[in-house]
Amino acid sequence: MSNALIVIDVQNDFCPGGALAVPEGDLIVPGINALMADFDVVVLTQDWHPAGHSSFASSHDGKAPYDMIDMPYGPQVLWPDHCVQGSDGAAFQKGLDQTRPDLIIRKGMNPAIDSYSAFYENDQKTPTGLQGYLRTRGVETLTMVGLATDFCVNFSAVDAAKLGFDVTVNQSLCRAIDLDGSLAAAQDGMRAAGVALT
Ligand code: VGL
Ligand code: ZN
Repeated sequence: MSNALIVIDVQNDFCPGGALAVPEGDLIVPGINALMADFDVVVLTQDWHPAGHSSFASSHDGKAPYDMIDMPYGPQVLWPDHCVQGSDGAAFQKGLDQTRPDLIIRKGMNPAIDSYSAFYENDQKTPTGLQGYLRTRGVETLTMVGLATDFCVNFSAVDAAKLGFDVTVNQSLCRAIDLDGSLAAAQDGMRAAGVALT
């Protein structure tokens, strides 16, 4: 059995100066690079939206970033345009070690469905394929780090725990957006799902 480090969305748009900047998002990069040596498998996720994605406020008349909207799959926060496929904002933060990782998995490509989790789109049904990759590599234990704690790390960690992986979130190597208490809610949800928070 193997362990894997899952590095969530350490991309320019989630770092200071980016379109959806997470405070201190860049500060976690050296620690993540150092941690890679401790794992059998290292996976990077990359938020990768087509222009005009339905999670962008700019795609909805009269809506502003951080407004909520009802999508067919449930409530959805509307975001500033971010991580558009092929843009500099979608590129990994330049200090991130891109040599060591085994797999880069992209998500959020479906124009109609957002995808916070590395395992399923926000409809909670459409798989990304990461589960199959990890299973076939013999991975049972996951550590998650990256951006943002309360959105993509949270959804990825909860889905992984539901799928039966042994999951730890290393919070010192994560940073949060924290909209209206979303960080505390995410921490409660992860603990309830059986995720270890360190
Ligand atoms: C994320 C909002 C929109 C994240 C991605 O990586 O946490 N948040 N897209
Ligand atoms: Zn996104």
